Amino acid sequence: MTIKHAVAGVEDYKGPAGGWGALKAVAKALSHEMAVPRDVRSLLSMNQPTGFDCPGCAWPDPRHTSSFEFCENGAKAVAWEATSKRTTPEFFAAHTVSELWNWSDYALEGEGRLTHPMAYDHATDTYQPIAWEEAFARIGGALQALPDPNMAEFYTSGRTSNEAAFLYQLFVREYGTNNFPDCSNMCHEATSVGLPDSIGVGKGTVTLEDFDHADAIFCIGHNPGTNHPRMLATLREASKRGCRIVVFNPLRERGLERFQAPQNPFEMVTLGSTPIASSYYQVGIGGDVAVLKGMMKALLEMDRAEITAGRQGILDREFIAEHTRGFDALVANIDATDWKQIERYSALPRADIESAAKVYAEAERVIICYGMGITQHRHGTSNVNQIANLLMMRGNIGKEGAGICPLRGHSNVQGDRTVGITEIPSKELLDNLEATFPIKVPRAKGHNAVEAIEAIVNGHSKALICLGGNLAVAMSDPDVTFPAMRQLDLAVHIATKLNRSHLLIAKESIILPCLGRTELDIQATGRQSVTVEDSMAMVHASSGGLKPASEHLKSEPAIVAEMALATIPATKVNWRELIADYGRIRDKIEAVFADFSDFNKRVAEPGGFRLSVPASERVWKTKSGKAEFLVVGGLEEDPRCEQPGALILATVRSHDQYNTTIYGLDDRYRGITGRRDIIFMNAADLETRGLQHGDVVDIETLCNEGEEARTLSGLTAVAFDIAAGSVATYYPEANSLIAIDNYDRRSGTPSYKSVPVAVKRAAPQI
Ligand SMILES: Nc1nc2c(c(=O)[nH]1)N[C@H]1C(S)=C(S)[C@@H](COP(=O)(O)OP(=O)(O)OC[C@H]3O[C@@H](n4cnc5c(=O)[nH]c(N)nc54)[C@H](O)[C@@H]3O)O[C@H]1N2
Ligand SMILES: Nc1nc2c(c(=O)[nH]1)N[C@H]1C(S)=C(S)[C@@H](COP(=O)(O)OP(=O)(O)OC[C@H]3O[C@@H](n4cnc5c(=O)[nH]c(N)nc54)[C@H](O)[C@@H]3O)O[C@H]1N2
Ligand SMILES: [Mo]
Repeated sequence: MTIKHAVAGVEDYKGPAGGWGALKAVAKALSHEMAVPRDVRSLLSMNQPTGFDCPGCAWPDPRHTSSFEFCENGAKAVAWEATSKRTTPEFFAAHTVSELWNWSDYALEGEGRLTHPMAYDHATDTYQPIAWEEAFARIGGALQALPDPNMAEFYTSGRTSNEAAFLYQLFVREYGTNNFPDCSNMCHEATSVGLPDSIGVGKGTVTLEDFDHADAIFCIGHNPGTNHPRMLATLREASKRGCRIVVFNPLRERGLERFQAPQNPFEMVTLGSTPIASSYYQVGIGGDVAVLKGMMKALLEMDRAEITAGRQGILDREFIAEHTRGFDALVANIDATDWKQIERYSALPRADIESAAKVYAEAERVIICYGMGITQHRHGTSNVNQIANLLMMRGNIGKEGAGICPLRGHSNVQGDRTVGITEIPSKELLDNLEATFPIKVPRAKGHNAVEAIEAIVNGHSKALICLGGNLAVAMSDPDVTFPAMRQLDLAVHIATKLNRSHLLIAKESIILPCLGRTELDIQATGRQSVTVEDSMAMVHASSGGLKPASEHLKSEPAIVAEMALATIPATKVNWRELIADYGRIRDKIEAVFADFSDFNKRVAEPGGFRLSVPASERVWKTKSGKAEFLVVGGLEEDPRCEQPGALILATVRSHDQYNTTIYGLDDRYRGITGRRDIIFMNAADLETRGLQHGDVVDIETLCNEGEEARTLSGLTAVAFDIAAGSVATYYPEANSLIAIDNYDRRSGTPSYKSVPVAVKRAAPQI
């Protein structure tokens, strides 16, 4: 047994998720960021029918919400945006880019909101203020100068509204390329690619109301206590009414175990809390294909036993016959899969998988939720197909209380896709664009995020425009990505805060500061609102009320329109008219996408409206017109590393971060305070390496196909309740361990959750 002794900043967390700790953290974030108490009131209009959409996550709000809906991490996201701190021209004048490069990501964004458009000056190594017109002229000039529009990359991060994203794809396609790398390529692309093959639509099939009717909810590879905190209220309600909640996660995540609802006075005063998971299985990292196949195998065995005993089987044979194809091939594949191998790859005993299958079989209605623990693997897309297979075996798609629920990341990442941000546009989309606007659009496939970086690396692409985000830091392999970005002719960042991507200086580097969700957006016809789509295909309006952080900010739609005017002098689109009234942009969205009929009218309803998800109605938009059981070969999500001592590393988010934005250095529910230089390890794995809780270690990559080992040094090993053989550390610090070509071949999603590594006592510092 490893004895746990005191390690600075590391302590067991025994409380529930939520509760007073959450309220304390909110108070701290607000007092730190907001000088004006009046701004705190902005929180009260978050996720209300007439307020703004929370920029924190894509979990939906209860329909016709009238109660106060907010959460700790939503409050942090708002405080971070509505901060009273400013990154001014004086700040840039006082700090060279070389100096800022040595600042932490936390410190860079911590300076507060950007206030002026800035352009990099090579002579002084500083960003200098630039007039908006001049900035647009330079961007337009540089884009026009490229011999081929396909030499430019247009990145989108998922906070961008439907209106801004729609105009952006229109601009870029009129300019002449489908190069749309976007944050979804690093996130739920496995869903966008895998689900259409299975059920004919790349979106989840459930609504929030379905959670009130489910008999069992499976949570696979996501951490809602931190990343979708409002989901805990839904899980709490489900748990209270006796719904079974089954978790598969290598780490014991506090939010999936116990929750104290900050909105429930009784739980708060009595320090009571509600258990969440009824069973918690610590699957090994990369073991989900094995678990899912194991559950299907157990179901088939149960079904055969029932039939042999003369009873009805447990499969939904009617659904399978009427709605699906490929079941026999799936059965043959599962029958040929051996329990020993399933146990080996999942790191779980057969009995555990059988118990989970029993819960699944006993439930009339089942929802399976999943996140990055499923998608960010070499075979992430196959993982998604397996989840669909399992649900389809008992008809758990397209009925009340049942379905598939991918937990989207950014608050509008799903909407951006819906309105045309995609490197593989359908013929229908392109035809409709040409029918709606007098323009010709390119037909060739464009670049996803990994392909965009590769094109920049090999010198093919020379310009990068980023509508939000922090692409260089979010992407794997900074050793490749950073130098490549420095070879660009043009880098443009439309942003709210300064980040490291902005410091990777190109020949011409420009930062354009934009309004955030919380702020008033006034255009020629008056106050504007935008729209967003949540994880459950609900579209609703978002309208900020705060005074903008600076009088020099422009809205994202306005910036896109001005870039278009400067880049395409003979443009056939009336950009100024569209910008004057965002309702006109929505009319155009409606003209291009049939699903948005009566857009302006329907989005004015409190709570908005739901886009059609045909699979929810058991309409299958696959080639065959049926839902497809898809056979997934083998049990490996990721190539195995058989080297002795190999562990598998996943990179995860702490409780105090939003992707590359680090709000603070605590990870409260995992017991970490004031630091991020941590690797979570199983006590037995520490012991076999002669290591102790608190030892400083180095991580070295293994089995990386002919390449030299990559090393990340000086992490403190923490004995944690994590599956043996699995280790975890924080994103983005560990991105240097992930090779750029280590990604899912079907979806292009980097394998952020599966790096074979060795962990060794740190080499002595010389
Ligand atoms: N506060 C806050 N909210 C956020 C974000 C944020 O950074 N901060 N990010 C937003 C974005 S863009 C996204 S995509 C979502 C991300 O939300 P999540 O999907 O919850 O993201 P991760 O933190 O990456 O955590 C994934 C979970 O998967 C588990 N895991 C790792 N490997 C495996 C595996 O092989 N199998 C299984 N079954 N589990 C595994 C980890 O232990 C962890 O609990 O959250 C969104 N919301
Ligand atoms: N190792 C590892 N890497 C990962 C992941 C992982 O789990 N592990 N997760 C991946 C995932 S799921 C994702 S989604 C990506 C995230 O990748 P990105 O979406 O590119 O990154 P963010 O950190 O969300 O972007 C933060 C920046 O967005 C800007 N910003 C914030 N709000 C706004 C706004 O309203 N408008 C504009 N224009 N800009 C704004 C700010 O300048 C801020 O610095 O990272 C991926 N990378
Ligand atoms: Mo994400």
